Amino acid sequence: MKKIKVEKKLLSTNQQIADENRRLFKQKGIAVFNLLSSPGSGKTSLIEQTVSHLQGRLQAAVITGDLQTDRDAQRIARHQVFVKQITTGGACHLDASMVKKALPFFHIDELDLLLIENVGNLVCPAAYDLGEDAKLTIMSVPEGDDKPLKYPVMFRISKVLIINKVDLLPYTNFDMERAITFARQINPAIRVFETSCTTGAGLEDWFRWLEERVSRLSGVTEK
Ligand SMILES: Nc1nc2c(ncn2[C@@H]2O[C@H](COP(=O)(O)OP(=O)(O)O)[C@@H](O)[C@H]2O)c(=O)[nH]1
Ligand SMILES: [Mg+2]
Repeated sequence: MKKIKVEKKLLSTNQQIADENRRLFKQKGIAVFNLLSSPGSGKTSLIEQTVSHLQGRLQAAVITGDLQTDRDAQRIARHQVFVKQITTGGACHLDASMVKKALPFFHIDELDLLLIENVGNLVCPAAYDLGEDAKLTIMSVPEGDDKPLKYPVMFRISKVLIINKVDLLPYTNFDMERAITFARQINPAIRVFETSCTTGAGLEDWFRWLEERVSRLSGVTEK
């Protein structure tokens, strides 16, 4: 009983801060995406590809969350983009206050896009709103095509599903049609992209969609 009360309080405090973050992002015209996946699906790889493509087109910044180490931040920083690592210690997800505390690190008035790499986990991050415009789930081919059925919440709350590592399709029993059907059973409106961060396959479609959405959300075309 006590545990439920404490959890409810934590989540409502988180929601208040997430709402503040969202108001600030809206006021500043920043599009914000919260990237969710199990460890190793390709969140950091997708961010690297995306910021590299956006170089000179949009002002992007990245927050990357991990249990330990700043290895992902080092990878992303190679692409000349502002990146702030949040090391959660033991926590299996980011929360809105961690994001709020990271914001002074950026020149927020100049930003068009903020990508947030959440901690690799298909369960906990789903419960914590960070103030983002949209959540994006990545699943990858070697993980199997039944992930939407096994972790439905993540797929239900995401606007976008990236199915990554399509270069590995010939070596697995992953059935793309089944994966998409399962995902749409959970969330009929989910937008699906099939990508490989290794070969670059499918990334153009993702970039185009993202840029259109950012310019709609941030009014970047008028900046
Ligand atoms: N074959 C293949 N490997 C990939 C692809 N995307 C990422 N990887 C590899 O998968 C591993 C985990 O990727 P990473 O981006 O660190 O995943 P994260 O833990 O979700 O951030 C790394 O060794 C990447 O090089 C892909 O599309 N195809
Ligand atoms: Mg990573």
